[in-house]
Amino acid sequence: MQEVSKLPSILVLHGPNLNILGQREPGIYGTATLAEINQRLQQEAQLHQFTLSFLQSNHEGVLVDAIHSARDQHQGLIINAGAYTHTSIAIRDAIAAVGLATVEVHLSNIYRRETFRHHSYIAPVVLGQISGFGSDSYLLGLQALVRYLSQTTMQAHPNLSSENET
Ligand code: CA2
Repeated sequence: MQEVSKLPSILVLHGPNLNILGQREPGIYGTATLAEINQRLQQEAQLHQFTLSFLQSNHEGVLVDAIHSARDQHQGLIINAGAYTHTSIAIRDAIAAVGLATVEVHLSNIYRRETFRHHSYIAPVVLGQISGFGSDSYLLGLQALVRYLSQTTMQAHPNLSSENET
């Protein structure tokens, strides 16, 4: 039986306090709301024929559960773990355990800020990190992940349809 072709899928995870983006501290985090960022990502994903899912949570365990579930539903993960970036071994372990292609993003340049933000527990278990470009960090992260998945996963799973199908 022929398999039904489906679009490759990426989960975008937003961590604590990102739900209030655009309402406070625009000097650090910009004026875009999370809904606006998600909408921009959705438009970009459509251009590349990828499907996106979004989740924001202020709770570490919810983020860990979402990463576990992503294993069977998505080919890639974009994560801004917020302050958990600097504290959460649980989120790091979850990313390492599922083995999904993951890009870490940050609105602000975490290395230009307080020293406690200079260390990321997540960075060693992801493909790469984009930090400091405001909401463009998410867009750049998506573009990098789409390129990576198009070159790797699509060859391993040809039943996933993508723009560079021949
Ligand atoms: O720069 C980033 O994207 C961060 O992940 C944002 C986190 C921060 O703890 C990280 O060190 C870097 C903060 C999330 C947003 O917090 C807000 C606080 C006030 C107003 C709006 C957002």
